[in-house]
Amino acid sequence: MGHYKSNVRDLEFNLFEVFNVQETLGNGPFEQADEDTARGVLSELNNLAVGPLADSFADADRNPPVFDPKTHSATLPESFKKSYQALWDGEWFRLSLPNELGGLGVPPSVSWAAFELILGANPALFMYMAGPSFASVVHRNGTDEQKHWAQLSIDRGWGATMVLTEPDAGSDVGAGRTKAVLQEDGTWHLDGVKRFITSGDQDMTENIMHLVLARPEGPGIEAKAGTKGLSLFLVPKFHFDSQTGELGERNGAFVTNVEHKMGLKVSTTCELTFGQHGVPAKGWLLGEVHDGIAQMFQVIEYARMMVGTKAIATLSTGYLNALAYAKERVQSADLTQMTDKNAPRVTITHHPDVRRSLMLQKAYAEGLRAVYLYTATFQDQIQAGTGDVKLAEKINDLLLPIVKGVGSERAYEQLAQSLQTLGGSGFLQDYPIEQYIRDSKIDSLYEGTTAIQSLDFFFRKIIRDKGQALGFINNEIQKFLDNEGGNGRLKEERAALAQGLQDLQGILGTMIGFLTSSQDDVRNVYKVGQNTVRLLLSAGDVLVGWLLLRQAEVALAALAGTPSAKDKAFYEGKVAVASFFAKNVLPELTARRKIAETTDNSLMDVDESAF
Ligand code: ST9
Ligand code: FAD
Repeated sequence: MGHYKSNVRDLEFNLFEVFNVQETLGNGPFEQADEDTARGVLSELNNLAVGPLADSFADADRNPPVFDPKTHSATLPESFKKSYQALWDGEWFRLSLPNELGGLGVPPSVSWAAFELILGANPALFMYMAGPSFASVVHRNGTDEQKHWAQLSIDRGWGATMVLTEPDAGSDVGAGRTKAVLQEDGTWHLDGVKRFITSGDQDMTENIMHLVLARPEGPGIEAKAGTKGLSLFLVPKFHFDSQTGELGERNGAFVTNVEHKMGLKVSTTCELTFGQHGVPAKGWLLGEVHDGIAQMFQVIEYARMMVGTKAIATLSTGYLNALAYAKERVQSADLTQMTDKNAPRVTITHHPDVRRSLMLQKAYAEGLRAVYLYTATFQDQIQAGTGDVKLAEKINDLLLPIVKGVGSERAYEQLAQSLQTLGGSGFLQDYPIEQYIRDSKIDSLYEGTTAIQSLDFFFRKIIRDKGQALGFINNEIQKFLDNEGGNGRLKEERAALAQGLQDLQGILGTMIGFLTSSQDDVRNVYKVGQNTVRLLLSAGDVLVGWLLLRQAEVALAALAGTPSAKDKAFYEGKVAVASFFAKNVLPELTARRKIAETTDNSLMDVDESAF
């Protein structure tokens, strides 16, 4: 058995029993797909994921890529290349492409469910496969010639990178100094050093297209500070024939270091140096516009969804590995017989504390899965162009920092509990959980740290949006509370959700008060800053609580029929986990509200030397 334990049953439950994605299939851009197609995609990809994709997961961690500074190249382990080839040969990258670029015509909800399987089995494979989806952004924003390059890069299987970060410009992308100087022939020469570039080099694809943010310089170009002064340039590793894609000379973008990391080792993290090795680093401005940050955010939105889904996928397999172990491991007597030294020893699933921990892992794994799939249903609507698309875009924007920020934080926290379930064995490399923890720590850091996600959530997605998207979600939860579904059960749980929602509104209201009062005393904005992560995590908990209860309602209806024994256990698990989360986690929001309401600025008054 490989390391990866997938949960296709839960993916299908979300898609077809909770969110009814089948209703969007067969229409518009998804005309060619039906429920069987979608189930077929999940089943086929699952076979690949638990087998050939998962096969190289541990080996590629123990034998990470080797960097040769003389040739500026990174060589990947053979086992991993084999997995990548299997993924590429299946043409699964087509799941993320629009129809006009050879996409499969399935909605994003189905694609993301399928991607969970790749991301849980071996996440770096998914990242090396970024070329086609990045090409679709080039296609959307590019000139006619660049649209052709996008198609070429898909046909020829090129890799791609997103290049923002510099040593002095991490969260603050606008501090970037790499420049691009306009040449007489209309191309640009890039000059500078970027760091931490994922997939900056590898030996699996013939070429790599770097999407680079840099400051344009040239006659008539106005220099602007911050992110708004950045443009996006296409900088290929090798030059190529504009028509055929045939490779030419090496371009002057060289990898000058590959980092040694805590985890996700097979994913190369590179320093990328432009124009400093005697060869100019030629780039082409994407499109005709001076709008690099907005273009790059089209990539970032996709990547933030990916990072959240990766974290949640890892938590899910972590939980299922812990569960399998707990069902086998015999240790100690049942608590009711603790004083009887001759009492039979039981499996650890009998101990209340192990049950508590397993149920919490299940709640976040399944609840967060529901959150990312719920988010993807708005992407379905955007792609299909049905209903209020503008509102769907705002809701998707609102939910992304939750998928990414809450997904990564809770996954890392709960994976520590998965490891704990195995006792000392969890610490060993005989089991995959220590690697899961190392590999998933990055998810709260890259694509914007949790603090950055929380600022985005409050200032941009709530305040700047004037609460429109948030108002929609609030109404959806309120409708659920008002409609007494669940066969008379779930009353207490509904009350806990209602209280949780009120507490969340209280935290937000308090923060808006601080923001308003900062017009009189600017330091009051610090009180907002002390609470943004609290707000983000609390919003995540309310969403998880609500979606688990929606699932429980569906499960209770199914249980009222005649489900198979296997389905019966599945549905009972849904009711149990929703109830557990409502009673054990949602009440915590009342304390968090109190903390928010009593925020003062004493923290900000502490002298740095006193820390
Ligand atoms: C990184 C990569 O970390 C890690 C992993 C890479 C993996 C690659 C592969 C992944 C994909 C795989 C796909 C493969 C699929 C294949 C299929 C397989 C089968 N939303 O607030 P302002 C824009 S990369 C949208 O003033 P500041 C907007 O245009 C490094 N747009 O910001 C706005 O203008 P306006 C990641 C947004 O104060 C403008 O920015 N690094 C949003 O100037 C300015 O906005 C980071 O993420 C948004 N939420 O700058 C940096 N926000 O207002 C984190 C802003 O007029 N830092 N814009 O609309 C931040 O995000 C900062 O908040 C900041 C602040 C830089 C934006
Ligand atoms: P800093 O920005 O220095 O942050 C340090 C700490 O300060 C963090 O805790 C942060 O939350 C906090 N902080 C910073 N500003 C604020 C604020 N305004 N309010 C509150 N707290 C704040 N970048 C790319 O461009 N392309 C890639 O492909 C890529 N891949 C990566 C792969 C790996 C393995 C790693 C480690 C990084 C990668 N990155 C990539 C860079 C990544 O996006 C940055 O590391 C990240 O955005 C944080 O920047 P930083 O490391 O400079 O941290």
